[in-house]
Amino acid sequence: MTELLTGAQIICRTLVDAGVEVLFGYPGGAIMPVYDALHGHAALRHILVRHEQAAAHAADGYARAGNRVGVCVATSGPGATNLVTGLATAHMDGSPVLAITGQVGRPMLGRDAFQETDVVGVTMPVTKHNVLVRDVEELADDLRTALAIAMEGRPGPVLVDVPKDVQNQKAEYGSRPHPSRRSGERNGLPELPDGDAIREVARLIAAAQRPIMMIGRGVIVSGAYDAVRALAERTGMPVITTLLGISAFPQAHDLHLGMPGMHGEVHINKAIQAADLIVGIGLRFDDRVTGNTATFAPRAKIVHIDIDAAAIGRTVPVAVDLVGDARAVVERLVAAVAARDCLRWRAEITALMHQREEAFAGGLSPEVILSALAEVTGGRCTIVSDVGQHQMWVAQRYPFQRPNTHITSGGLGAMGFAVPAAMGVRLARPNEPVWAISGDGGFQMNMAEIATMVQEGLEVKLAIFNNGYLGMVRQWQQFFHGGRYSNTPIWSPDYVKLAAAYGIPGWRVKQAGEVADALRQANETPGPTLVELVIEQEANVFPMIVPGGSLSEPLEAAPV
Ligand SMILES: Cc1ncc(C[n+]2csc(CCOP(=O)(O)OP(=O)(O)O)c2C)c(N)n1
Repeated sequence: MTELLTGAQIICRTLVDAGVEVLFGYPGGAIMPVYDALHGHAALRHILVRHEQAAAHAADGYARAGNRVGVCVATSGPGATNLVTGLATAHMDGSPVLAITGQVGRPMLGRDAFQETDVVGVTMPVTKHNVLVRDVEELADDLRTALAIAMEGRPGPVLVDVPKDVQNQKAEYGSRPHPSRRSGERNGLPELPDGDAIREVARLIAAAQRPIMMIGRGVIVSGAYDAVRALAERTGMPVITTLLGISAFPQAHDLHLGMPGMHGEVHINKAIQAADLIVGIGLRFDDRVTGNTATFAPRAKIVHIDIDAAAIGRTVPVAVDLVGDARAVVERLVAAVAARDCLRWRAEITALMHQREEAFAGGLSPEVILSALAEVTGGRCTIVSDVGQHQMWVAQRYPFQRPNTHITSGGLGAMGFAVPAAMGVRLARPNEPVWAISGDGGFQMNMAEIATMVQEGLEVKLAIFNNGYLGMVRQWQQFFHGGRYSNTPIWSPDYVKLAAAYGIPGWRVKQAGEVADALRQANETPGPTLVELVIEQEANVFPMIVPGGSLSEPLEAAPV
């Protein structure tokens, strides 16, 4: 059966047929036909954000939490360019986001028309695929293709730019079987590596004296938790989780070590430097993980398991690669490896551990805050962190037990991510508490989204680590720029009054003794709530590898 629909109606129908339920966006001239088609739509819920960047981050949060495509919509020109940071974030972290942008009408293209921007050109490097739709007859297929590409292989963002006259044109629409009927299904997975390569890796694991596993977000995306855990338990290999791999392995598990790299614990980085085999699964070996690659893991053969062939050997030399879906590859590996326990090696790593001096001199500490939050939530929440010192404290200290409950902007490190992304997470997980944890800098970048939460009834819990500084940059200024705090002291409004202005409850906490109570009330009070945590101003994140330095040389105190 075919029907005659406008381009705008075709967009809505194609999305519904692909299983899309929620869109985040902001209207404007060039996308008005789509908004007209969305008016009162029975199957598509549109969330009106306060800035298009927030629409992209929210779609990203929705995609990461739901393992399905998140959709954002914007008008041409400034609407579309406001999406760019969100698309770049999704691109770096492999999150499937579809952006639909309005464009000036075809007769106006290339004429510097009002609000005309070559958005396909602008977003080329930050999308997996993008297209300007020049013919309404191709619109549905272009959207289907974009949705499929977003999910296939290493997921990522895609953009479909639709001129206004194409949105108004009519064409026959026929429902077609979509490559994946629901946008949540993964497709286009590469063939598995052959048995020889798997057996070779099994041999390397059997022969190694000091093997470790390093796992990243690919384990979460492919749902490889059980397979990875089985591999760890069968071989006794200790497990290191990258920033984006946090919550891919139970934090409290005996074999779990923690986060590596720039702010990784000393014994973890030392274990990497001593290892003779690294089995990397679903990670990019990016520079925040490796430090100076010339000195990274000098004794180790590296096995790299990843769906993205382009990631193999990009930063570190790889002895054996297994390109494929992490879950499928690791399941095969589990069947091929011999059981062992690595007890001696694990004891060696334990011997490298030492008690670290608490970096806080007596003020309200992240340790207290995060253990109170763990207790209040019973570990039953998703934490979306922003970018900066607080992000590292969350990564180092919150005891994540359940899969995919830690969401953050890792690759791009986009401040302003947490608040809007948490809205998307909440929509994907309406039955569990979602906490957005930000610094006072990043919070102020997208705090206007509280209005979205109120208008749309999105129950996000907001925590602000307020140190009065752009803390992470101030830390670098203290360590590497002679203590000259150039433009890092940052004034904040009264956040409790701000909450009140938006009509939501707010608490300010200055003493350790008040933390648990405020967090409990914020967690239990229905609707969005806000807690400002006034922490020590000049606390630093330790340990730290100097940018470009070696994992073997951690700083455990400020350089003098
Ligand atoms: C959009 C954006 N601009 C600038 C930066 C550089 N940057 C990284 S961390 C940081 C400071 C963050 O300060 P705040 O949000 O207060 O968090 P804190 O480090 O104090 O926890 C800055 C400016 C960034 N990552 N993203």
